[in-house]
Amino acid sequence: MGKPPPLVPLSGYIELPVEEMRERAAVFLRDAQRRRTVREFSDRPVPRDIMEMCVLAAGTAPSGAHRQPWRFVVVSDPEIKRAIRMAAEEEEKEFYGGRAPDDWLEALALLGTDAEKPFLEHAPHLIVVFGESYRVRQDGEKSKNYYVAESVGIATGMLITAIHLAGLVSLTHTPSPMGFLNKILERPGNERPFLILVVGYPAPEASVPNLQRKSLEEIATFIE
Ligand code: IYR
Repeated sequence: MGKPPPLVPLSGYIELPVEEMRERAAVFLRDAQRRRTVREFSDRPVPRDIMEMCVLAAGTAPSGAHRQPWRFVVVSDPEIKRAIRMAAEEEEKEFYGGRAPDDWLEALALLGTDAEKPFLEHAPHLIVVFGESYRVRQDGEKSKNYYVAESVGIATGMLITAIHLAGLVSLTHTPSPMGFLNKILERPGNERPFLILVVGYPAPEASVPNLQRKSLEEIATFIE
């Protein structure tokens, strides 16, 4: 047993009156309900400092053993975006052209997606999210990370929310397999691509699938 760690007071917590709590929860819910995944992007630039703040917000996510096993590579360089588009479309052509089983393609039909990924070049920023499967210590020793997918998934959810609340839109894109991202972005072998978050303004004529979200009864069970 190790000795207990030095703890500090919980200083950031702010208790709110229940009415204010309710109002804030309602405001957040309305904001969250407005969010849509967008596949048509404008090429209007987004200032880097806004991306930096969204990434820092994502980095506040809880993580297994506080390892913070994430790396966000924010790409706005047109040549790198082009290289990512080319490599992703190569994989997607295979996916849509036979690799994906029919039931998967049927499940995707409501989204209207295909192997063409112009947004990977049009959008001003691609945030390539990597999960660190293990960390390499200063002395070269490998040290395992814990709950990497959960941790990176939570951080990505916070990133998506930060981007939405900043007034931008995003698309979670998962070309499969994604190993080409390590090569193009020169990331080490302990970092595994998790997804690409495409970020920017929507194209002026952007349209989205007509989707419904599940009701509270469909997604939750309260045991009281
Ligand atoms: N990666 C492909 C296919 C795809 C898969 C799922 I699951 C989606 O929700 C959407 C697309 C593509 O990006 O087109």
